[in-house]
Amino acid sequence: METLYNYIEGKLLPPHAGKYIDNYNPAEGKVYSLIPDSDERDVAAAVAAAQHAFAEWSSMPVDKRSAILLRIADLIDRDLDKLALAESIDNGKPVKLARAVDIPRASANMRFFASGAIHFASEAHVTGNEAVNYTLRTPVGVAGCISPWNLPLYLFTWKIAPALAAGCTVVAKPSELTPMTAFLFSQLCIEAGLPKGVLNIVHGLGTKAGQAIVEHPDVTAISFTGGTVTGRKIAATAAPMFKKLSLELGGKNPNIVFADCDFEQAIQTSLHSSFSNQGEICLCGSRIFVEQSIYQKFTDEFVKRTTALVVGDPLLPETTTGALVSEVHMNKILSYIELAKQEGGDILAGGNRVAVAGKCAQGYFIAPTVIAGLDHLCRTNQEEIFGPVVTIMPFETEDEVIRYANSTTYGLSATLWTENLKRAHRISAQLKSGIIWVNCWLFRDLRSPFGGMKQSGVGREGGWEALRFFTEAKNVCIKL
Ligand code: TXE
Repeated sequence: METLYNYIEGKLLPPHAGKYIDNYNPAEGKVYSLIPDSDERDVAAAVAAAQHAFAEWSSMPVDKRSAILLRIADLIDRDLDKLALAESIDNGKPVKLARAVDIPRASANMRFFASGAIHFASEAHVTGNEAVNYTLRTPVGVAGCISPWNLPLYLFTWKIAPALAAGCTVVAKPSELTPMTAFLFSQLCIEAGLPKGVLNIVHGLGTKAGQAIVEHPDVTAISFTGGTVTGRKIAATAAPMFKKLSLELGGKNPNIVFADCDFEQAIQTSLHSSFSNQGEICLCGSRIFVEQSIYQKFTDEFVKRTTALVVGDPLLPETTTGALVSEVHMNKILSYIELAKQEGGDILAGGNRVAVAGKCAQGYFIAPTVIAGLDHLCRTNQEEIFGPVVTIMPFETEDEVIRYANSTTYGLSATLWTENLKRAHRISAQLKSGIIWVNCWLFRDLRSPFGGMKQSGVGREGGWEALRFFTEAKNVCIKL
């Protein structure tokens, strides 16, 4: 049984309380490692280490900081197979997905912000011939980065990379459900020669270690990705302390298909946007709206291909759908499928737990599920399920589908399928979503701002937005 350790002041350390939490392999339904059950003492030690390291790290020439972060990216690339296997075992996702997406994106995050910081500019304004106003941007100090379990190393690095590149020092807490790759990452930081205290990783429960990070008076900014309920709790703690706050929360994203779409592209990509990573991506298109004239044709083909997806051992190459991240999460999703039936839904595909033969017999698997016949305002169509479950329904007009799409409290992303350019611009302008993909999904340019509207989040990550978030600006006005 492997035991993980906190990474504090450059050392791998046990938790002060000497207590550990079981870490499950969700595909086998078994405990396979132990993680520190850290408390406020571990967080206090991590914050002290980060404060101690801040002066040197924040004043280090940016190209030197960048070189160290790029060395970590190189080590991620070197250990691609090892990290992908660890991610798959910890999260339940197919190992081929971790190899193709999660780990390469983690490396890309480190590279993007390490190089972006070198080119990060500020601004100045010459006011007539009377004064020069220039903006000084300095790192905010010790940043708290709290990341979720769905894309563990991908979203962990999405937060810590801009913070470190901007010159902040960091106290980070990965999800207690998927801590393994963050632990392996801490070993890579030691190997890369990251100065001690620059990054500190505290493992443990959100309500204990996570809350302690948010509450600590010397943590000046919080970057969080997770559920809206938790985001609300974090905001309630951080706001009265005037901390900078970036919240990437849940989504209930519309996938709108017009009759003039590229049908094959729309079908194939909709399969990915519905069920990739077992539907455990905040950007998944969980509500499919299809123009009436092609609704039956689209639905029949979509159900046929959904039924052909392979649910099974995430380590096998043929598997397309792995295990849900935990038994609690699997039961939450099964309860939503029952709710959909009570609300009058027709299960067109899936709708059940899957028993996988062999070593995964105790694993947490659900068949990719398609549900029709629901009203757009029912709970199934309003609440984030965060699993391999999508609803599908027809629409007649643009106004109708825009009303459906915008009808939830979320506003993270939307996908739109049409070959009509004017319609693409017209509808995109009316959708209340922070990210809109037209004839594609999850196509990312890291320079573009990323974030949601309404209860999908506060602030924007990605690109200069992320580097700005981790710096504070002061304006200096010099009278000429
Ligand atoms: O994540 P939580 P959960 C959605 C999805 C999911 C729901 C809840 O619908 O079902 O959120 O998921 C830490 N102070 N998303 O409960 O609780 C926690 O330890 C500080 C969407 O598994 O949001 C973990 O590290 N930290 C999301 C992180 O917060 C706290 C991805 C996320 O945990 C804390 C994940 C507290 N009080 C879930 N409580 C997305 N947008 O991608 C928990 N944490």
